[in-house]
Amino acid sequence: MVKHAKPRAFYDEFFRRGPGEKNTTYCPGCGHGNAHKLIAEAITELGIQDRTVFISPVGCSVFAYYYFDTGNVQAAHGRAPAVATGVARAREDAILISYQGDGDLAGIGMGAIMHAANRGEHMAVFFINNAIYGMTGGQMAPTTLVGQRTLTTPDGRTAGREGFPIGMCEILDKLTAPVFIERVSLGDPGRIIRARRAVKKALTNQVDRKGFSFVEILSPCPINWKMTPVEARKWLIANLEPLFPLGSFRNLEEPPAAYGYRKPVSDQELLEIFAAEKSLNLESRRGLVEDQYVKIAGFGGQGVMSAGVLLANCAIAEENNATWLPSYGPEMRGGTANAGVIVSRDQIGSPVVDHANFLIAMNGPSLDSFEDSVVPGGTILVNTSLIDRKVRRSDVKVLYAPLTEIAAQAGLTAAATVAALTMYAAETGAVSLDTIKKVIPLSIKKKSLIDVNIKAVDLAAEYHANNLRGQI
Ligand SMILES: Cc1ncc(C[n+]2csc(CCOP(=O)(O)OP(=O)(O)O)c2C)c(N)n1
Ligand code: SF4
Repeated sequence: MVKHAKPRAFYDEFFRRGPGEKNTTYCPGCGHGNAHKLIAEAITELGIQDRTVFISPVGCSVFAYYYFDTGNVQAAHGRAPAVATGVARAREDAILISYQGDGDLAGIGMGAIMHAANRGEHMAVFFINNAIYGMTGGQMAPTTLVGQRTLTTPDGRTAGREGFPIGMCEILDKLTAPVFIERVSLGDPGRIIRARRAVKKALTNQVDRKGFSFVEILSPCPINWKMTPVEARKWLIANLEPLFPLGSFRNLEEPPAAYGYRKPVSDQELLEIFAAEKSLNLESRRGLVEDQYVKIAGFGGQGVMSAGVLLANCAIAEENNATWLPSYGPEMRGGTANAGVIVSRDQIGSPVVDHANFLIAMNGPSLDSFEDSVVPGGTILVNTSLIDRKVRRSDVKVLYAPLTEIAAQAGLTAAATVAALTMYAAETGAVSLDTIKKVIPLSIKKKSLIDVNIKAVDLAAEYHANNLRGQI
């Protein structure tokens, strides 16, 4: 007797639709349901449910985490391979699935997939090619056929206007690192059985730690193709398959020779990294008086980002939590750049600093941009070496200091942001000057620059003590 049962890798109930529900959110006849089932069966058969991490994309399958009873992460549009890379590198035994639609993978995420494949990352990528943007209502996708009508090509895609459909298997097959590339179809039961084998092979490669496997699954989207489920399967066979030929593109026994084993950072190594910080004998400042929202802003090349990292490292070394979020202007040098740093005793939910309680303005455009966003009662430190105007606000404390000149006295104008950080620390007590001096040698790679930066700390602390203490 054949007993048909839902694979264990699926949840028993699909809560997305409510308690007790057993159906997915997909439209009748949608290929996502078939593809999910093939993957869930393979996970169950291979006994890898407990170590599988399913990365769901943006698109109709965004809610895959409601269906797969595995580890789950939902990634930003097109970034599933990048997220999978992170998990794969951190968890040596994890089985990584990057599940993506054609808009997600071949449109917005083209860069992410190419580089993950080229690095031979440990992951199985399932690429659901339905030749359209399903979730958003049927716009043209990179794989839309020439002549195919979509919401954004109402009279049919033309190669001259929108370019040709992109064959992902053909493109990836030009790279050295992938071990397995195959295109399959959900057009009829025979094809689904062949798709099943390819899905299982890609996951078996994961178990055997062979590297990057890619399965493109031609899949119907009856709703946006404006067909019945049966018509859609027929149309798929008649129209998609001639353009995207089925079959194996690559099936290597071993990863390419040049692709060496990549060892993830072990828990032990992480502990050692943290132990190194402890060996600095720093004073713990878990009793930090108030959470710090700091914005350090200037032009690119001024050391704004490194000062942010230095502050975050100092806070962590004193056993507080910290985040650092860089924001770059389009230019490498000379453009605007800013870093937001949050320091807290508690966990930090979002790293975004919209309203700083301490703004370090290293140049005029930074003061212009961020002066109004400082919270009332906050503080603005103005680099008077490069800013010749006064702060207009009357509800904030302002510290004026010639930061670039102080750094020049120390022997390095680029240390102006370290001077700024020193004044911030002296003013708020959020991190100690002692910590800054101890962490600088760990954060600066060029050893010849350590002494000048430490001198900048001393000169800035002296300036603060003599000129700014008590200033309103
Ligand atoms: C950064 C970003 N850009 C655009 C969107 C809108 N968006 C949501 S789903 C989608 C298309 C998904 O199409 P596809 O990857 O083919 O998956 P399908 O829905 O067909 O399964 C788009 C453009 C978004 N959510 N985020
Ligand atoms: S819109 Fe298309 S891809 Fe999305 S669930 Fe419906 S049939 Fe499937």
